[in-house]
Amino acid sequence: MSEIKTIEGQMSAAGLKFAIVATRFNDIIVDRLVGGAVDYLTRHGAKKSDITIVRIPGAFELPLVCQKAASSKKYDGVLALGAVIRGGTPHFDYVCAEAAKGIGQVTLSSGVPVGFGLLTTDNLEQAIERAGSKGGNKGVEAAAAMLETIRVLEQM
Ligand code: INI
Repeated sequence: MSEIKTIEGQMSAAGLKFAIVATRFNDIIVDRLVGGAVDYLTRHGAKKSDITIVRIPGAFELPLVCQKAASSKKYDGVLALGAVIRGGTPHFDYVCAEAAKGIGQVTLSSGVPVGFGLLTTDNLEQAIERAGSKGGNKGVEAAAAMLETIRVLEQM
């Protein structure tokens, strides 16, 4: 009987280049996501000089700038980091929907893994929880998912 073949990503970031696209909007939160992602990638072997941080206005701009980074072929992976916090109007829903849909399209059309590190929360407290406190750090999670996906795709 033949063996089952399993493809799994090993979590070494050595030799890879990354673009981290991060919003200025809600930077008190987003800076924590960026810090977590950089810490994760460097602890897994990435050189600081292989990480480029791109600062952009808000989550709505994430798809376009991630697309530019992914299509440039300069990076093995792209990380989209931001935080959309619900206000009193439907603005939140439009920004979240466009950002999520757009980032998904970028990763499919470019073939470059784009980590989805966009917090979408009802309030600031929920965002703080997910930016390095009791809910973990979404920047770290997204960096790990991006890295694992890069390493999986290399084997396919
Ligand atoms: N952008 C965010 O990244 N987070 C938010 O919470 C947010 N809110 O709440 O409005 C937000 N809006 C700005 C938007 O992403 C665009 O930058 C802006 O509309 C200009 O295109």
